Amino acid sequence: MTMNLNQYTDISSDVENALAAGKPVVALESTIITHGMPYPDNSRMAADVEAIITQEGAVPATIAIVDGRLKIGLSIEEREALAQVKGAMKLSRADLAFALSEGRTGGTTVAATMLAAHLAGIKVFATGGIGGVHKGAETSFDISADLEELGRTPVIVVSAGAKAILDIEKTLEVLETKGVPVVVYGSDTMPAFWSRQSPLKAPLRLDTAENIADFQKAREAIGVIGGMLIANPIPQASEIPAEIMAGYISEALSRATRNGITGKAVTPFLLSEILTITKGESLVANIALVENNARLAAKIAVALSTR
Ligand code: PSU
Ligand code: MN
Repeated sequence: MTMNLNQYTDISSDVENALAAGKPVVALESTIITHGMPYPDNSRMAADVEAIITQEGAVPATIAIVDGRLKIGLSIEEREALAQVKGAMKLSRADLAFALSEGRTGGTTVAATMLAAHLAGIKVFATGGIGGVHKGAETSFDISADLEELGRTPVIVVSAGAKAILDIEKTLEVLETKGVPVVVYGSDTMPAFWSRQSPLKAPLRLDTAENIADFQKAREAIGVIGGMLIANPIPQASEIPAEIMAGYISEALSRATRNGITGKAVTPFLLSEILTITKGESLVANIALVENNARLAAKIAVALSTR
């Protein structure tokens, strides 16, 4: 069966067969590969999350743009090449189609991956942390397109919350305004990416993948459009406590200001500065939380496919 996609899109046969058979599929983003982590950690992480999703009984679909082709499900070779490519674009809703028309290569952000997943009929997506409202957004106006996408595209995004480099409180406010449910998995507290705790209460809480699938079915039944954010706290053994992270984050933020970093460069710059400041500890935590999210996303996809 051929998917009703378009002249720019290649869907891998594994993903196509799974979708046609109603089997669970989990989308994965690729900005985390091209801009979020250095090589070779990015490559190992990308392979590990796919393996975890497979173990849980779902089919992984890493999404990216390679030489102007929108790939839904990268081959191992394509994924490995992307992990090493120099000068990849960081693609969101605004420039995804530009990369297609210009034959470019790029990693897809949460926003662009949601859009592509929906195009292919994939309902669940795992990432590390979504973009959100940056600290100081009242003057910079820097609010990630990820929030807008969550408001309009019906994909469940499993993350470890919003990255703690952001203003999590304002991020939750914007999500609420856009009608995006934020469900914390198994906790009453909103997690903060590298840390299990933030000062904020969980907007909603659910404790099982089946409950999340039931919630999604109810949203669909009453015609609520748009995405849902699952905030999955990082495993205890891998977390960096919030008090410790706070110092690292403020140091990284002041380096960003000093270096005049703006726009799309902000998130990759902060992540890489924090990696340097923590001597790699933040990266170990980042990989652990992405893997944890991949596992939960697969469970949700399985639960959705059997309901
Ligand atoms: N999560 C990570 N590392 C990342 C990102 C998320 O653990 O690099 C990426 C995602 O692709 C997300 C993007 O969509 O950062 C947000 O960028 P911005 O703040 O510029 O919208
Ligand atoms: Mn931004």
